[in-house]
Amino acid sequence: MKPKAILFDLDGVLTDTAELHYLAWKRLADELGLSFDRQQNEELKGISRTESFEVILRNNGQTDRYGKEEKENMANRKNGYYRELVETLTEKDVLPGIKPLLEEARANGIRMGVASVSHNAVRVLERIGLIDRFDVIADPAKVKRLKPDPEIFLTCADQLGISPAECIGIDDAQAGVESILSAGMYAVGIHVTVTGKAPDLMLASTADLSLSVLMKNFCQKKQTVV
Ligand code: B16
Repeated sequence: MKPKAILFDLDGVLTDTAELHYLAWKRLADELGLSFDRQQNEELKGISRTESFEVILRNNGQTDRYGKEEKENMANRKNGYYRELVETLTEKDVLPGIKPLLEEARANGIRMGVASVSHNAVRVLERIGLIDRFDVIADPAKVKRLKPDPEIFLTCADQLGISPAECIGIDDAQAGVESILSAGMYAVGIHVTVTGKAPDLMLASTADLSLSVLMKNFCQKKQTVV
């Protein structure tokens, strides 16, 4: 069996928006007198905006400081800060190795999708000039259960009409890797801090991605000749 689709996480795989999320959360945390640093930011990768704010409050021992509506307002405020930063992105912010991989995959008839839980994914893809490169961009608003649940990756595969076993998923977060594995797909981790199930293939950086590396490792697992 050979792979027919590659499904990409956005933040940390196509571009490094993790730093922008960090700066936006840091601005909010400073305003609210909450402690927040880059290490804590690692915990927020791949999880939703509201869940992220819960984690920050929990890490500060202030779980009960705000009611539901106030928490939503704070998360929205952070999103405003984040969207300001997204406008500074340009084509130069596409991570290394991504454009050649997208071109090679396209030339080989492999379908491509974006499986991000970010509600800002479309704007980010527009800013970095990749909006037209994908056959499908999953809409997180239509997904009931976010990563590590497999739903977002399964939705992408379903929209492409390709079976999960023929898909490769790429993510930089533990939640994303578990989402891919539970979907029954081949999981590639990019510099993941593994705290649970490990990906099938771990790469140090997106610069190590290439179609031949993905094909070789996928086919080895499926015991198919490339
Ligand atoms: P937004 P991914 C995730 O994107 C980020 O890793 C995570 O830090 C963020 O909280 C989440 O998107 C929601 O993003 O606030 O823009 O809707 O990793 O699934 O591409």
